[in-house]
Amino acid sequence: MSSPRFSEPIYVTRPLLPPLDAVQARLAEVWTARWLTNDGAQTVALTEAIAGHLGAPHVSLFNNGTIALLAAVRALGLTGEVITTPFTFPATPHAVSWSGATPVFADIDPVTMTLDPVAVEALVTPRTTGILAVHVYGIPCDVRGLQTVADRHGLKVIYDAAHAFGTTIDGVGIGTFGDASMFSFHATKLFHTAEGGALACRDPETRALVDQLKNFGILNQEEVGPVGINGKMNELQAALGLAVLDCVPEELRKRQAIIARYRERLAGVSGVTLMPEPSGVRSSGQYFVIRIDAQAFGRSRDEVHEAFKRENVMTRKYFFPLCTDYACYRDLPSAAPGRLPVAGRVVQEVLCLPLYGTLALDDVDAICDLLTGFRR
Ligand code: T4K
Repeated sequence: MSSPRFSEPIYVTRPLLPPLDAVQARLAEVWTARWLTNDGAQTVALTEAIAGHLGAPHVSLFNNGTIALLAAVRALGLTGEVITTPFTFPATPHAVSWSGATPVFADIDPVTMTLDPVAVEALVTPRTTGILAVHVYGIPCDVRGLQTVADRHGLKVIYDAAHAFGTTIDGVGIGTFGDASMFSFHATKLFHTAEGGALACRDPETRALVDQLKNFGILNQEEVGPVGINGKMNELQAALGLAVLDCVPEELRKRQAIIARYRERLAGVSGVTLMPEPSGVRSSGQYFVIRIDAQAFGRSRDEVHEAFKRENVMTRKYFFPLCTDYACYRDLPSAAPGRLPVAGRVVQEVLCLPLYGTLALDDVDAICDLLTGFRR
């Protein structure tokens, strides 16, 4: 057997690591203040910085994105049925289920791979209270189409913007659409706090409620209001985040160069469709996804995934399988495969290629050479 093309694994992503001394300087501030969590100076500073970066004024920081989603579902009073996408990470439908509501799965758009507003509207019943849509890979949903459906039926809209940090539509921050948007700050995200997340809320009232909910529902030292949870970001996370945020513009530039190289090298390869670039959209640079048409390419996505693995390139099939294939959801009426033909096709085709700032352009070329070499 020949040796793999790469001697060390090339992962789908690597965390952005700021200079250690920049992190240490922030940590020294935490030590001096002797304040480790519960709205310390680092968290306050990061909240302001994130709000500015996202162009979304009403931001609340969390210990992770999943708890932030749960808080959004609770704050917006979603009960009964919530229409969502099957093509996402488990956290999305789980946030609905953990809240006691039922996820109802609607099909996705064949190009953007995000919820199709027409499919959503067809599933609205008197029990529906909201829509939980995902800007998958940072590609924006049809925000106007979904809002129109929501307005027609009096529904709330939550966006899972886990992948969409910094995405804008015609210059407008993605976190300003809908009633609330969740951003994940997990280590695998372009901007991260190791674990962490944020909610960008439509108005200050929702943000105030969210702030209570993530702090056990505490109103003051003697009163508890709503049934809350512990979703607070701590000072170590926030200190790391402030150091990471300083490096985000440079990281994004490097990722854009890598994306441009992938696009240049893979354009026109028969059987390979590149991630869409909707007009007016600034990308988050979170993932670079391709779709493989097994017939035209001569090999299936799964075969390509395995072939890459043999060369030490660890591509990922985000988001395979569909959430509707999970044991906890497959018996729901909306999970029947025949009702989700587009998602069923897309999930067999997608493959995320490595994308992170320290990935060398020569390695991107090598990955493209491997891919084109896999064609039959
Ligand atoms: N909604 C959506 C649409 C999401 O994608 C996510 C999370 C959420 C909601 C929930 O947000 P959080 O509650 O997580 O804030 C990873 C992440 O754990 C997860 O946050 C993320 N989506 C998902 C897409 O990716 P895995 O299981 O694929 O991670 P893992 O450990 O396999 O890491 C992927 C690769 O990254 C590794 O092969 C190597 C590299 N890596 C990873 C870590 C953790 C590193 O080089 N260093 C590291 O420290 O889920």
